[in-house]
Amino acid sequence: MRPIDQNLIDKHNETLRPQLQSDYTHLGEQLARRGIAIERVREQVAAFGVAIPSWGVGTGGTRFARFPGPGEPRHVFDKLQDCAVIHQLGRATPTVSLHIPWDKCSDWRELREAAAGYGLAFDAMNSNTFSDQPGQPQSYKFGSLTHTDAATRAQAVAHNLECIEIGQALGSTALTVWIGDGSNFPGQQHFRRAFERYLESTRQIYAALPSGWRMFLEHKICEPAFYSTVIQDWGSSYLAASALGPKAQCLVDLGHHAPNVNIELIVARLIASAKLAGFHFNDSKYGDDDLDAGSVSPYRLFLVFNELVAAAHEGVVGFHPAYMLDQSHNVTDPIESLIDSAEQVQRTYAQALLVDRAALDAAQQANDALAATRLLKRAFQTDVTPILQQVRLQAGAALEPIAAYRASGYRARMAAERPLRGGGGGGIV
Ligand code: LRH
Ligand code: MN
Repeated sequence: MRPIDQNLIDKHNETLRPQLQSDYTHLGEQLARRGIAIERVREQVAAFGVAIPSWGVGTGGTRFARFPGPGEPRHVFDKLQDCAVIHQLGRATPTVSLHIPWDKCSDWRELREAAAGYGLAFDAMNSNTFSDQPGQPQSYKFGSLTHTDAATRAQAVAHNLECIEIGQALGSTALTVWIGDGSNFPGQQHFRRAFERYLESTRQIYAALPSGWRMFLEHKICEPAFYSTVIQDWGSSYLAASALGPKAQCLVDLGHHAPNVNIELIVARLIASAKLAGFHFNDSKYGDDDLDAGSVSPYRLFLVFNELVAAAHEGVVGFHPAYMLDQSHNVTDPIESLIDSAEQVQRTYAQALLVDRAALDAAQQANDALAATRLLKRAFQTDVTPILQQVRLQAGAALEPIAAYRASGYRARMAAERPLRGGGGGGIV
């Protein structure tokens, strides 16, 4: 099932194919002079994918307001169709990461079949114990997995076990656990006891992991708590993941660090200890802004991918990172932002593949700082667009996916099919 008329995409590509052929040949010659086989890079890029956050296909908001656009998805099946549009046009997003209960539905088999019909699969499941659901016995106002009240912790653990069950029905093999637990006042929380309660709760979730499953612990410096957060940084996450066991690893959301923190160094540390779960890619200028990946600091994203490609190149043991986007689209068409962000992440991966690793090793060994950093810059400053387009062409996707999306009239069609939803209230979804 293809939500966009494939003929439209094929016609679109026909007009652009000749230009691509000469651009691809030219880039191939340039890279060959640098000892790089363009076809090898194309193969690696073709095998690369990043998951779409189901909560990202609807218009996002802030605590002040949310301004929904036309044709907002009404339920998880609408979200899945929008994810299918993103994958049909860009062919870089073969999986979807669901959030429970936002994506709850009555028939998981039906959802799994619908996804399969679109050629989509399910990535890590996300639990939600950072907001209260109608009729929920225990409130998470003062925490969830680390709440001082045992019944509230048990409720939060039960919710995570339910997310695993749903994930099993959908073919997912991972659970991401992000909690907002923390404090707003000095003295409000006993830091060591709260961490002990976190371990007590997550051990129960860990024990319930089916074989082949992983548990991703997501750290975050602040928000919704603004004095302390139980899993505030990679150190707390690493301590917890180490205490839990090999199936527990640390997920790096790029927006969850203090400004100017060297995230690529954190990534290198987690890789070295086989504790890198993967990523929530986005960008930010101040806080957890959830802006489009690579839209503010593309070189920062590149330096993270440089560490990832180096680890794969060196065959580091236990290196299986999961790649996911986690963004909030407040002022753009979410489908366009997700197509663009997926391409940006794919582009950054392709650029990192162009780093001359042997020359870099030699420059680092020789403490030739300038030569070393210029080798990274050279890769980053290479326009790999022809490689990305060649990958899309060979996958039946659109050479210019945003242009093809706009030409498809999909958003207008959805505006007609899906009644406008009220806006006004705050919140990210
Ligand atoms: C927390 C977070 C987490 C999700 C939520 C939507 O800020 O990054 O990954 O559960 O956003
Ligand atoms: Mn996240």
